[in-house]
Amino acid sequence: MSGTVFSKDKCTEALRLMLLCRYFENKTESLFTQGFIHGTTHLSTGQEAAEVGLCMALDEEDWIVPTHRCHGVTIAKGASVFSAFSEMLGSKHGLSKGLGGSMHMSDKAHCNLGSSAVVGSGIPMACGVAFYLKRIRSKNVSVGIFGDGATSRGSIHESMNLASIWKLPVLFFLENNLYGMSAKSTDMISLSPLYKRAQAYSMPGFSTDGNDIEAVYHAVSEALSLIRSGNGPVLLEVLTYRQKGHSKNDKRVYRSAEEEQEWLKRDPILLFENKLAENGILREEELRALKEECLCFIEKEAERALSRKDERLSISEMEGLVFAKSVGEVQYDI
Ligand SMILES: Cc1ncc(C[n+]2csc(CCOP(=O)(O)OP(=O)(O)O)c2C)c(N)n1
Repeated sequence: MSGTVFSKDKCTEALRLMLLCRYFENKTESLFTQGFIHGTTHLSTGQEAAEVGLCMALDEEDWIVPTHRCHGVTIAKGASVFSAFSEMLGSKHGLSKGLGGSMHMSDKAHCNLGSSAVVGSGIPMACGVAFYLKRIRSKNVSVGIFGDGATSRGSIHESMNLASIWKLPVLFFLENNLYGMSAKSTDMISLSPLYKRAQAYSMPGFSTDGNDIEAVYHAVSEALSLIRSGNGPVLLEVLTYRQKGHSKNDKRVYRSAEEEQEWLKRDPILLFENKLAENGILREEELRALKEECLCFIEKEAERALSRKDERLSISEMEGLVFAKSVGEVQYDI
């Protein structure tokens, strides 16, 4: 295995963030099974290198617009873990004050515009943010995150076309986890590899190993420098795998156990841990301590969120947030 190019501190930070994302998803699954979380939830277990590699390469003031599979990237961008758990538990301490749940978390303080259950709907919004950033002559970029399934939606194509024509500072971040619900992407999409969609919209497009955090980090950095130079959007496809089912009730009958086992060998956290061990960057006891610290932190934040889960918005507080004010009262604070 090749050496790492990250410093020891950066390696530790990368692993710490990936572990937090993984343990967050594990805890979420357990809270779901125990009936504490209602509705549905989409876990991104196995996609941590894509989420963390992206966020580590971004500047704090670069914006992201995640998908329905949003927990990991939301945490990697800086959200409070307590507030993310609280959102799923429906309390007013949640990122969206408990009104959104698993699929609708927004975190403006960390330049995260929020996610939506409507597949492909975040991409026009990411272009809107990019349009604004361009108008104020900011060097920041906007990242529209989407899956392979979403690439067949018209909103994605319209967004790419307009972003290219207007040279918007937007990174189209395509997390190809090989499936859209039960549909294998190679059975449903007329093109492979998917990053070649970029050609149709006259923008640079390339792909990288989405389970190798350093590869993702470097590919995102390369894309960002192209975008920041003012030449418009870039499409980056990261190749990864969704280890769990699409959502909570998915029995995964559409794929084989052998396929899953093969991908588990390429688990992004396992790959990075092995790399760090082989290159003498983290000793076994340091790794154990880091895992323990991350696990304790997640447990503690989940407990804290659980203990306050019944502190909910009143109906009138909720109405004040959900319904638009009448004309004349509206204040925009972007
Ligand atoms: C407009 C729209 N169509 C269909 C759905 C149902 N749906 C929810 S997730 C999903 C699959 C999305 O696949 P992909 O974009 O690859 O993302 P992934 O779930 O793999 O992360 C579908 C079809 C939806 N939520 N919105």
